[in-house]
Amino acid sequence: MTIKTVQTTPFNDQKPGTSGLRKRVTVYQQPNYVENYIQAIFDSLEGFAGKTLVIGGDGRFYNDVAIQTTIRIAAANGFGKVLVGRGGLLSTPAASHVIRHHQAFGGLVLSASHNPGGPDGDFGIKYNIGNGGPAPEKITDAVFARTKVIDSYKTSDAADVALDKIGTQKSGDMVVEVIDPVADYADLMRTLFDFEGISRLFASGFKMKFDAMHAVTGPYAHAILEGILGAPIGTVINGTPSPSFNNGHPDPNLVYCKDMYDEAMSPNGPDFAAASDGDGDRNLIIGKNRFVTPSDSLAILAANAALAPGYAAGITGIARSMPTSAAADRVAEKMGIEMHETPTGWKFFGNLLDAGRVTICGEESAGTGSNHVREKDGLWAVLLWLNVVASRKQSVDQIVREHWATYGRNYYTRHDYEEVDATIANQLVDELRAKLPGLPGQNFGEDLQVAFADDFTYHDPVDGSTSAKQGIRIGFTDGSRIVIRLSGTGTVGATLRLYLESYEAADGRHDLETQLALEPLIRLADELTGLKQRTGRDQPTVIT
Ligand code: VG1
Ligand code: CO
Repeated sequence: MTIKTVQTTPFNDQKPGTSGLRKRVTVYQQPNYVENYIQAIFDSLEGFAGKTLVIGGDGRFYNDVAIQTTIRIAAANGFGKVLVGRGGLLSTPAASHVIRHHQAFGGLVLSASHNPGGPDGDFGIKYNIGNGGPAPEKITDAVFARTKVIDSYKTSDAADVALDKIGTQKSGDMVVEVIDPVADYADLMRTLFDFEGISRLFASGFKMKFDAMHAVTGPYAHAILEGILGAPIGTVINGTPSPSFNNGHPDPNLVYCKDMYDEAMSPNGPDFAAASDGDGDRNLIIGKNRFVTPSDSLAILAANAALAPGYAAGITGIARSMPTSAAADRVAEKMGIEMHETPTGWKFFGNLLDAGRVTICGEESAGTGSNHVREKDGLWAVLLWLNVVASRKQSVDQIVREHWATYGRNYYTRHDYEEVDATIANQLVDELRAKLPGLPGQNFGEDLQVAFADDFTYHDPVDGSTSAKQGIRIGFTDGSRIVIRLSGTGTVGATLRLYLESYEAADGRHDLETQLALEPLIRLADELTGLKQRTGRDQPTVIT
């Protein structure tokens, strides 16, 4: 192998967002775009000579090209070994596990998650550190700084590796081992859950649908649900990964999983329906006649985790991202365990998990996970739900209702305004921020009095770092809340996310329609921000 140093010039747009660098495929296809970014990552790390790097992606268009490029750059930079999933596939949680299990130096997760794929879709690259989790801001900031001045990268003239051949090959002096993407992960799941109990549930006729959305979770779901747990063939639908997600949008929400939702609401529908996203870290949970909001799901899983063997000793604490509802807080309070509110993005959970201060984490955006890996994990959430259903011998609906009757209900919705003009979106947020100091104490309507209003700043209790400007929170004395922030994963214009929440006590009304229950807050949010008038939109692009 000949190592060569190639001259390059910087790109000015390689700033990692909430979860890695996400761009249109056409942006990534520019000469040297991948090379610059990968080299900038390696330039920001120390001490990896001879060590192992994990590489895997969600199989979207450009995955294979980017992986071959990355392997050559890794070899030229002195990594000793690359572990890569067969076909270039590894779900994000599986990649996290492989990094931890094989004590790798770190890993590259190639995905744009729930964003559409294909030649006109999105691509993404994220670096994960040795704990298996997304690199903290200290590293992503260093990578961005490096991308702005990079003037060369190292690569080699080695041939492509055969990604479809399990076993060991070489790229120059570096060993490349192609691994089964599912095996290690399935072994891990077996240690956490009561597989026998779940198998008995399926054997008793419990009907489930799992929509893999033509994305990476297909092989995992086929192997675990149908293979190991004995769910009937056909339980998993859309289970073959496709580079364009079959021209779909692999976002497991009520818009893109509408058919499955309708089925679960029908008399002959399945007892349990679930889905995951492009890279397998998100989950959608629907019981017969009951959609479970992700914020509730986090609270319910935390409250019931001890029913699964992996968590039988109890959980040490819960963490949720700031916009996630406070349902989990009530569980933590009752259990007398730690509760943490972090900025949006899984990278902020890593320290708390490493320090053993929390066991379960979650985000309102359909992400739940635990200390078993350092990413959110779609199939894990599905298996924990199945474990809970199997041991409580109750329907999802019964479990949810009992939860509300114990802790009260946090009505919750998120309104997304996608592809808004970035200048307008930034102005809206800036002006709202300027208004915040005057809000506390103010009354709106009969019931709403502002208790606090701020732009969320997070102080990491483990490493002492501070992350400012993480989203605007307006909290009311009755536990209601309005949150607004700009997305850090979109690739076109700006996406404004408006999060609304109100609390209804344990003996309160738990059967209101969510949008109606939150109507006063929705109206007030518009009044305070001028959102509709400024954006010219009379309704959100997506409501979840
Ligand atoms: C969104 C979600 C956030 C999640 C992130 C990555 O970020 O809101 O909760 O962690 O996507 O998820 P943003 O900045 O667009 O709001 V995934 O499934 O893309 O890895
Ligand atoms: Co994802």
